[in-house]
Amino acid sequence: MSTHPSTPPGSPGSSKVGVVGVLSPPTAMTSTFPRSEPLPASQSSPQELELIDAWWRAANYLAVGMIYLVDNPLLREPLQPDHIKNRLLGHWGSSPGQAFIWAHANRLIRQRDLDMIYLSGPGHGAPGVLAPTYLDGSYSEVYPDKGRDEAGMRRFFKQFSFPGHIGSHCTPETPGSIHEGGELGYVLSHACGAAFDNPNMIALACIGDGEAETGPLATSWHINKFLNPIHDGAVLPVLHLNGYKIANPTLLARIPHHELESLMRGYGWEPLFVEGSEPAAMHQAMAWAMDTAIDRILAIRAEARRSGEAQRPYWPMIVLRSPKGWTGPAALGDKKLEGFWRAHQVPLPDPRHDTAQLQQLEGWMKSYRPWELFDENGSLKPELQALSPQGPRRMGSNPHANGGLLRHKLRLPQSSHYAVAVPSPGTTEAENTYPLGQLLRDSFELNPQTLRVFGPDETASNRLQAIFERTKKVWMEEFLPEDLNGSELSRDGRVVEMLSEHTLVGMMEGYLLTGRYGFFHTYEAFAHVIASMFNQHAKWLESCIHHAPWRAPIGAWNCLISSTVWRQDHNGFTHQDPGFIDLAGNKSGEVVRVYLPADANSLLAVAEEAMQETNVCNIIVSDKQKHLQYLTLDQARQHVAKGIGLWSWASNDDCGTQPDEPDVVMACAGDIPSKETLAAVEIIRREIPYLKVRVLNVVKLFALTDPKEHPHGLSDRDFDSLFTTDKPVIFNFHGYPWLIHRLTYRRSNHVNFHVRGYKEKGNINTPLELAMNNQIDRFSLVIDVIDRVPQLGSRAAHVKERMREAILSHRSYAHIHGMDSPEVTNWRWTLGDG
Ligand SMILES: Cc1ncc(C[n+]2csc(CCOP(=O)(O)OP(=O)(O)O)c2C)c(N)n1
Repeated sequence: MSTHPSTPPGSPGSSKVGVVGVLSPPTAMTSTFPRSEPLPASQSSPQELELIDAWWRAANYLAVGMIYLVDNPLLREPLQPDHIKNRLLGHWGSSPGQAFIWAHANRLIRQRDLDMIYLSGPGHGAPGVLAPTYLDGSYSEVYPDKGRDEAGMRRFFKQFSFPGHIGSHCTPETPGSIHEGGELGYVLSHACGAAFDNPNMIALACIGDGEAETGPLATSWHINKFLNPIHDGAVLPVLHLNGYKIANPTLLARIPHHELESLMRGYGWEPLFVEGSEPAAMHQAMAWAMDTAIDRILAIRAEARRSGEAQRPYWPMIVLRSPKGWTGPAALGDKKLEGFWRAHQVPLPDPRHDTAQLQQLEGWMKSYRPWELFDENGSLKPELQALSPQGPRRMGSNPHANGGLLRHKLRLPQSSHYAVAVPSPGTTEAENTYPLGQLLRDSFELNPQTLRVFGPDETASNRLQAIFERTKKVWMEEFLPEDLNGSELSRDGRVVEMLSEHTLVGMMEGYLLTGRYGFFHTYEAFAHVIASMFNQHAKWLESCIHHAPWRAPIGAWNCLISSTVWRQDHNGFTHQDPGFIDLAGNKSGEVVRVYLPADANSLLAVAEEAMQETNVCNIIVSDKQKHLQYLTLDQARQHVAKGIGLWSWASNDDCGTQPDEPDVVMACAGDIPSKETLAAVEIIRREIPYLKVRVLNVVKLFALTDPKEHPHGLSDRDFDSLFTTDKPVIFNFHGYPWLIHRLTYRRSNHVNFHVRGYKEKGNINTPLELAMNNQIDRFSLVIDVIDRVPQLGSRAAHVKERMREAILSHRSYAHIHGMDSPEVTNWRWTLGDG
C-alpha cells in the first residue's frame, strides 16, 4: 500500500504503511519504469498539496466505501461482516488515479476560473468519479437523499452497483458525465466533440491504457488535427498508465519510455510525464504537469485569437504513470494487488466471510484517516470543501455535461426551396440526397455555431456537396497549392471528414451531448463499423429518459445511410450489406427511428421531422444515385406523417361505391425496391387487368410494428385496413427480409406476408441483375403474385413464363453489354397519377 505518512492508531493495515515503489520493473525493462530522472516539482505550496492530498484521500475513502459498505460509513464502530455488501461489484483499480486527476483539476479550475469537464475513458472506474462529484456537492444537489452527512453517505455507498440503484460505470445518472465509458475507446473523440465550438472549454479526458489499445482510441489521437484554437476549446488528454487491464499488462505501459514519448509526439501531442507512486512527490509532479499544460493551452489559445491565425499547435497531454489500485492493499496472501492487474476490480474479494480480509479492509479504509476528513455529521471538512470550485464550475455540475440545458432549438430552412418538381409520379429522375445537401447547406447559416456534419470522406460522394457552397471541411494540417482546386478544405470548416467512422461518431456524440446538433453520413455496408457506438448511444438515451430525468433532452443522433446495397455497381459484394437497420430493431422504440424514403422529397420531409426530434437515434436510408421521383413535397410530408402510404395512383383496387377488396397487396420500402414494385405493378395491370392490386409504401419502418413497441407503430385497425387480414402481401424490402417478419409477426395477416429483400446474392452486377439475384426485381415480383394469389396459378401460366424468359434475357443482356438494357434503365411509370 503506497500510502500516506501517518496511520490510524491500531490499524491492522499499519504494518504496511509507508511502503512505496511497489512497482518493480522486470529486469529486461529497466529503461521503461521508473525513470531515473527526479519528478518535476510544482510552484504549489506544500500546504496546498497536503490539502489536495487530504481531498484525494477522502475521494479514495469514498470509493472503497461504495464498493464494500452498506453500513457504518464513517467507521465509527469496528467493521463487522454485516456492514459489508453481500455482492461486491465495482472497479477499484482505476479509481484512485482518476480521483487524483480530478483533485488536481479542481485546483486549476478554482485558480484560473476554467470551464472544464471531465470524461472518464475507463468509466468502469466510476468510484473515482462519483466520489469527487459527491465531495463537490453536485451529487447531493441532484440526489438530495444522498446528502453530505452520515445518513447520506450511507445511502451513497449502498446504492453503488446495487440492484435497483446505479451501475458501476459513469452511467447517465452520474452528474458531470457525458461519457459512460462502459465500452472502451471513445473518450478522446467524445471530448473533441464537446470542445468543438466551445471556445473556452477544456475537456479533460482520462484515457485508460487498456482503452488506448482499442482501434477507436488509437486513431482518435488525431483529434488535434480538427480543433481550431480560435473558435474551439481544447482537449487535455491524460493517459492513465496504471499498467494493467483486467488480467494483462498494457502495451503502452511496457514499451520503452522513448517509444511512448515518440508515439505521442508523432501524433502531434506534447507529452508531460508524471510517474511514480509516492503520493507527496506525485502531487508535486501532477501540479507541475497540470500547471504546465494549462499554461500551454491558454497561451496557444491567446496567441491564435490575438493573431487570428489558426495553426495546429502541439497541444499538451499528460502521461500519468501510477500503480493500478494505488493506495490499496499491497497483497492478499502471496498475491500481489496494488500495482498489478489483480487490483482491477474488488481487491479483497470476501471480507464478509473472511475475518483477516475484514481487518485488512478496515485498515485500508483507515489508512485514509477519515476522522481528519469528515466532521461529526459526516460532512467533508470546510477546508476541504473549499478545494472544490463553485457552482457550475464544479466538474460535477458543469452545464456542458447536461448539454440539453444549453441547447437552442434547431432552425431549419424551408424545405420547399429544395423540393424536386414531380409533374407526375415515376416519370422524372433526381439524385435523392442532393436536395438534402442543400437543406444542410442553408441550415449552417441558421445554426452557425451549433451544427456540424460528419462523414468519413464521402460528403461529395454521397451527393451532399451543396454543403460546400456554404462551408468547407475542417483541416488544421498543411495545405498544398493544389488543395485550392476542389479539395474544399478550410481551417473553419463545419464538415468533419476523417477516415475513421468511430472518431467521427464519437465527435458527433460529444457535440450532441453538449447541446448541439450533428449529422453523420456513411456508406451503408460500413455503418456496421459504428454499430456498437449506436448501441451505446441508444442505451445512454434510454437511461436518461428513465433514470436521469434531470438531464435535458439532447439533439437527435442522425445517421444517413447512403451508397446502399442496391447500387454497388462497381464495388460489389463487400459493399452490399443492409443489416444496420436490423440492429435498430433490437433497441427500444422510444429512442430509435428508421426511415426509408423512396425519393428526394420524401427524404426532405424525413429530414424535417427527424432532425427536430430530441433524445432519439435516426437512421435514414437513402441512396445517392439518380432515382425515379414519386411524390411532391406536400405529398411526401403527408406520407411521412402517416408512416405508411397507400399509393392510390399506383393501385387499381379503389372500387368507388363497391367495397375496396384487393386481390394482392404490393408493399415496398426503400428506393430501388419501390421502383421494382411499381414496375411489377405496371406489368400486372397490363398483363392481368382483372387483378386488383393495392400498393403500399412504407417510409417509417417501425410503422409496421405494434404501437406498444414503437411510437411510429400503426394501430391494428389501421394496419389491417391497409394490409387486409387475408390477402397475400408481397413485400419488397430494402434490407434483409427477416426484419419485416420480425416487425409484423403479431399482425393478423402476417401468415400471408411474403417478403423479398437482400439475400447475400451479389457481386459486380448491373442494378437489375442484382435485383434479380435477390428476387426483388419486377419479374420475380410478378411471379410471386402469380404464385401467391390463389385464383391465378395456371390461369397466369403464360405471364409467368414470359417473366421467367425476361429474367434470362435481361441477365444475358447485362453479361453481353455490361449494363442493363435501355428498356430497364429508362423505365418510367406510364399509368399516370390515378
Ligand atoms: C471495447 C471494450 N472491450 C472490452 C471491455 C472489457 N473491459 C472492461 S475494463 C477492461 C480493461 C481496461 O483497462 P484500462 O483501460 O487500462 O482501464 P483501467 O486499468 O483504468 O481500469 C476491459 C478489457 C470493454 N469494456 N470495452
